[in-house]
Amino acid sequence: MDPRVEQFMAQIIAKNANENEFHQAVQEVAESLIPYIEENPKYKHAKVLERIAEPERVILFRVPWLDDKGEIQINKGYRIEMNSAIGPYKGGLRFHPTVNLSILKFLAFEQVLKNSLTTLPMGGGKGGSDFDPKGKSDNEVMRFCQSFMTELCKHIGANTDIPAGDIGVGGREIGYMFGQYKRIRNEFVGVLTGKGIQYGGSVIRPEATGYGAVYFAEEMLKTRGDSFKGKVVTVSGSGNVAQYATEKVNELGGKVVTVSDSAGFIHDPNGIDSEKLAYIMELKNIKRGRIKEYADQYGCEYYEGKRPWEIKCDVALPCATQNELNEEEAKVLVANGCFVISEGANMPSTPEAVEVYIENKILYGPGKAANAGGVAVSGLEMSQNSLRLSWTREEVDQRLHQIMKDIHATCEKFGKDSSGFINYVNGANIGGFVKVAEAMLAQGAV
Ligand code: NDP
Ligand code: 2IT
Repeated sequence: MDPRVEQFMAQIIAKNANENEFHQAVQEVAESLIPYIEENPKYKHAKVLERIAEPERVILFRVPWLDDKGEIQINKGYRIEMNSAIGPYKGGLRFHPTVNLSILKFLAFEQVLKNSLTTLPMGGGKGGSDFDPKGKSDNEVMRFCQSFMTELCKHIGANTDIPAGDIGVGGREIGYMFGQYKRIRNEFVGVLTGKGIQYGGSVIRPEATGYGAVYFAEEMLKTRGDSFKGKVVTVSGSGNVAQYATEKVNELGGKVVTVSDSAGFIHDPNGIDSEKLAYIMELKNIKRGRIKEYADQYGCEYYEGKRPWEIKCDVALPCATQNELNEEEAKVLVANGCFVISEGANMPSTPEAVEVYIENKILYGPGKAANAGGVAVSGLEMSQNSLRLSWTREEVDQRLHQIMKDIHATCEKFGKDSSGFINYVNGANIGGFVKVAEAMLAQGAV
């Protein structure tokens, strides 16, 4: 490791003990940025990297709620307000039993650079709870969301901090939280994004992350004169991001042969067409069932406790969670001919897996670039709320598509090496950093 990175990371680790995911996210960025900062000493003197690795504010609170048996349950609630240099804090809420400070800080840290890459004026934040929505009734989810927002509403606002969805938080949860915010604060404002269409949401927001990750992959393919036509694609996850990534791959002429959940994956060599995708959407969004049921329905293989990376493909789209693709799996992917990886999820590849991609010079779009379409359309939802207007599907989709092309161009600008290879990791990290750093320099020691 570069000794300058090692020295920087020693401080980060000492100040943030036991926060392994946060260390991982910061180290990846430091590896790209430290050489760049050495060439641009104004950022070094102003300690911009040290500052962006420290949240502006961390809010931690108790979330008590009554389950259906009348018993009190207690969860932790969090909001990390990471950086407001270029706009109000913006980023999703995750409800999952694994949620802790380390995971939310890694997500908030990545969000700062991701939001900068979108070209829209949004700072970075992230929040959530260790609440597990699985197996809970709608009423339990509602009571939890109301209790969570009863505290969170003291800290957020349409010009201060604007949460949205992430794992375990979709339209249902956003609706319950929006209702509670409005009731307590007595204001109808765009304080959350991912809202329903009837009350200020934007068309294409549910689709945006998955569509965006596929648009980004399409841009990467274009650099080699290629397209999605006829490509075999493996997808992990079967939630919001995975569903709409699958839809867009189909539209562009590719074939998705896997999806997964935390229990296992299904392999459908015939491809998940629009009818089968509608089945998955009903299964996951309404019945809240398990992906194994797909295999029973369509008579294909289900692999219990496994991840889909052993299946031969041209393009892989990890769309489930962090560290879901390791070194060994990366080697299998590459050996099987996979040459495009576009991350719908945040930090799904381990650092060792990323090394395999870079060594083999495959087209690798890291999450903070490839999945920025979701927060980008959140930014467009904020604009529409401010204007009290709503744009059409074509208008929003066209803006999303353009933003993904612009992010690709930024990655190319900051990540192309002398051999012509685009290192999208460096490109995204440096490209996202510059705008935030310039804003911080202009605003003094804040
Ligand atoms: P959902 O809750 O809709 O779906 C999550 C999917 O991932 C489910 O299939 C879930 O399976 C699976 N999953 C979750 N945790 C694990 C785990 N520990 N191991 C294996 N599988 C797991 O979430 P999203 O689709 O919204 O989010 C997916 C990823 O995309 C996350 O990394 C998120 O941060 C990222 N992302 C989301 C954006 C958005 O707009 N929603 C924007 C940008 C990034 P199961 O049902 O069994 O838990
Ligand atoms: O990780 C992410 O970018 C999100 N979960 C979306 C955040 C947002 O504010 O739309």
